[in-house]
Amino acid sequence: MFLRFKTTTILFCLAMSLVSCSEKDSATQPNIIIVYMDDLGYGDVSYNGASRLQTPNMDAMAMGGMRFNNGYATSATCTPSRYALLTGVYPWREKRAKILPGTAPLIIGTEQMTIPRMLKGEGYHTAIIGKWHLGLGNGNVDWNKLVTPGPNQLGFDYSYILAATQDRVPTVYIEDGMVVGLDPNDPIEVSYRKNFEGEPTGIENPELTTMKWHHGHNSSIVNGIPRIGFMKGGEAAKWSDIDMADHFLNGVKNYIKKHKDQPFFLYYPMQQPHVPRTPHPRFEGLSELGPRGDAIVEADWCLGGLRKALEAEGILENTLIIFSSDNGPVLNDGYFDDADVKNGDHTPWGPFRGGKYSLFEAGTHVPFFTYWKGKIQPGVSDEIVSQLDLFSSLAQLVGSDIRTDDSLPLLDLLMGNTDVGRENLVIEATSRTAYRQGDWVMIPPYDGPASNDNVKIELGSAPTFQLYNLAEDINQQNNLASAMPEKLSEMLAAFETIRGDDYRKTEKLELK
Ligand code: NG6
Ligand code: CA
Repeated sequence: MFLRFKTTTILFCLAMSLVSCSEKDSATQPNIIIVYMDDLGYGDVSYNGASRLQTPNMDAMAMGGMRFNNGYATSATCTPSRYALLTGVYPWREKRAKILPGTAPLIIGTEQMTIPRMLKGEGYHTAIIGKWHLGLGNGNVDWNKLVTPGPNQLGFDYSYILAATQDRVPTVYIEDGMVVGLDPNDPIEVSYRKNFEGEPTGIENPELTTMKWHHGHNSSIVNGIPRIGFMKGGEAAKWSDIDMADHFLNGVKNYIKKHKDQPFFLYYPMQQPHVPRTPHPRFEGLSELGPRGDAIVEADWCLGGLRKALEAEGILENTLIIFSSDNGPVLNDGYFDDADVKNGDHTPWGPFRGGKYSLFEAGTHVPFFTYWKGKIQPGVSDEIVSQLDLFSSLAQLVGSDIRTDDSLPLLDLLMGNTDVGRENLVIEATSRTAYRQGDWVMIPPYDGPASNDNVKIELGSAPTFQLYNLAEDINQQNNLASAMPEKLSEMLAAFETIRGDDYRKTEKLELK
């Protein structure tokens, strides 16, 4: 059985490399855009059944392209998923790939291969406009000078980013390493250790806050919103939260206009629906779910804006769009914003158990589709595909020979030309890993709480092995580990072949 699998794999790889050789001569070099959501759940889109909010633009592109019912982020949190997406390397191979503070150093080596670097090597112009969260600088950033290394040192020709998350300082945009709109007479200081003398905080000055914190998020106050971390100065450079979506979309439109005549790669990581949820007032009340739902409607509108811009420039037919989310959904992630109160019968997690931070399916099993007008025929696939695979698949697309061991070249699957996907996948959540193979999921025993009371999410940790068959038990209710010891050992052995045997030596969970 194992041998047969190996032979097929070898034949498959051989066939793929022949394809990529022939493709190299006639590489079409379409534009490539990755639209990456932040904390959008599998069930948060109306094409996956959401009814208390509508996502018409996501629906139209998902239904007009290839949608993947088994599409995965590599991790149930942001930084590790983004690390894997850009590098094609499993995030648990890099121990710094954990939720990072806004002052963390860059965790991708400046010599490391990345999607933008690979594409740049093939003649692409490359850009990121949106959320970064992979660290900046070498550990002691002066935000008043050029902030480096960052995206521009990893293969991006142009970068316009928010450094970490919308709830973390510094709350400023950074363009090609420089804080945008900074007044040199009002320098920025940032610390995650202690407050600056005389600066108000969420915990001491609740009267200055317009959004209330639930857990964490009680340090510096910006635009009435208490954040994680302390910041002083930079008043003129501070972003406007309600205008953030428009701001990034305008940047995206300008970028497309400017670069429409050459092949470009655009990484467009939106901030929605991560906390703080601050949809522009014109989206208020457009969902039945409060600000979280309204922020998703806003993001959907942004996707529509992107599509319109491509159409207007006449390049929609020459652009591959890949859409997914960095991790699963969470309702209350630290602010009182009614997401839990107004959720009702909405199921952001889709049919799955868990959510953001969880090793259960909802942590990593996310919306995932590819859209290329005229090139990708509408279709749906149950094959397993991970964001990890975008690296090698995009290399295939442009005729590059560069591959990573972890990232599988699944271009044909993404294009809807085959039904061969991944055989297996290691998933990660807050430093713990689990294993999917075919329909089976195996979660090794982990110490630590079974659930997090603040976010009210089951984390997937248990003192004993868990084994689930997703074909019969999509909600992971029926643990077959003791009933099926042979299957369990087979899964464990296969998992350890990829993961090694030190997976239990995880550091303290970063989630409080
Ligand atoms: C957690 C934050 C959460 C969110 C998350 C990162 C607290 C208590 N919680 O530590 O609000 O910011 O980090 O989310 O501070 S992620 O999608 O970028 O991984
Ligand atoms: Ca996220």
